[in-house]
Amino acid sequence: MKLDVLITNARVATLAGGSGPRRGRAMRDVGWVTPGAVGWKDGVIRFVGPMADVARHGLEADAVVDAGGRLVTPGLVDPHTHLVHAGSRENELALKLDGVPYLEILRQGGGILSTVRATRAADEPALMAQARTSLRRMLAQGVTTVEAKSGYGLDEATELKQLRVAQQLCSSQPVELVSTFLGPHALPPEAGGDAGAFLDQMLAVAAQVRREGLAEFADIFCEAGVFSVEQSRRYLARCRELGFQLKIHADEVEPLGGAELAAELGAVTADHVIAASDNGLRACVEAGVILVLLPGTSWNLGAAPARARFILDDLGGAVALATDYNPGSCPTESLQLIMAFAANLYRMTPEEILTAVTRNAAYAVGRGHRIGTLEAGKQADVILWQTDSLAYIPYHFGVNHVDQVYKRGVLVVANGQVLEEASA
Ligand code: IZC
Ligand code: ZN
Repeated sequence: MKLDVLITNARVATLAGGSGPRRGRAMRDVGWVTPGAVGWKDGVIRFVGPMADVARHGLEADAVVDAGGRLVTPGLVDPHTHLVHAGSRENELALKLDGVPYLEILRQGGGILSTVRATRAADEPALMAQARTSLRRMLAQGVTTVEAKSGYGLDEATELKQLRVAQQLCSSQPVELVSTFLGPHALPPEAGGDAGAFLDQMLAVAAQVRREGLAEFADIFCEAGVFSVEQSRRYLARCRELGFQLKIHADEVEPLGGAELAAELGAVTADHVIAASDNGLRACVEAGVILVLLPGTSWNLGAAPARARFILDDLGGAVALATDYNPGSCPTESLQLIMAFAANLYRMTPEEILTAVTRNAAYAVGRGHRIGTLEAGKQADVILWQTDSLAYIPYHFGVNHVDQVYKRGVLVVANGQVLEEASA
């Protein structure tokens, strides 16, 4: 069999072996094959192994790419973003610098509610254009799959509009999207403070979302002054009955018990968990909930970092890393910058960080069977980096270290730039 592409002479981090996310110490095992090769045909990986086996199997390919000893990894997965939205919130920067807390800006009608007003007012082409720009930035940095939440509508028409934009983007540019319905992201002013009635309304929207097949996951902002643990429990339990898999914005600011709830409901992920209790984190690990940590948000809000070393060393938990890309608490598309923050704020090692943005992030979006590792039979989402050193990526922060990106086997980024034909 002749392969389409064969990358040779690479330091390959395969992340391969077994199934499920890697936990605790095992996150340091990135499955090095070096010097190694990766080859694929029709978008599916057919060969991963040492160079010695390339000659032995007589492998041939239409295109042979000599990596010259550089790093090859799976495409990166960003498992928590608020991708589709209108506008920006730089007008709140001065408030933040004056020390006004994130939740206080929301209480005053700004924050999330400011983006809700902009997103309600935007039409689909405008939302599409803004999200497309962000996806290009992500792809140039090696991100081949992105989770995208709704939650800037807080009404049926706008929530569906956001999810439809994500669906259309999925088939019109290379980055794969996984949609999450986040109707209960904040209480809109027209709800008149009646969270119960609003959640009922969002459950009706959730049912419509399922009927139209617009989202796989449901999520809620379980936070002081937003939605309580009791409200979140009722909402998410009903969403589970509707067929959604669950995610929770848990204990981002206050230790409400969102992590405990994630474990109780068997959520796929509990996200943020900055303020989560020891017991909440332990319950998540015991229930197999992946902890999605978002260090850019801690950095941007000047908040404490999540307790990654406790989760990894004391609890043996599975960690994934994400940007949280959104116009308020973390306005960046750069997952490579997040990798640097994870090293500094969390003391995670380069190997743990790579596992957290590939294999574990793929499981965090329910795609671990298909992406996140380099193994025969998996989708050919592959990065050829400029460097031969994994540690160099979180070490040299703020710039793009990607050379080539292949999505489903097709070259979509070269020299760190998205190819024009790929973004059409
Ligand atoms: O727009 O502020 N935390 N939701 C919960 C966000 C951050 C996004 C935003
Ligand atoms: Zn978020």
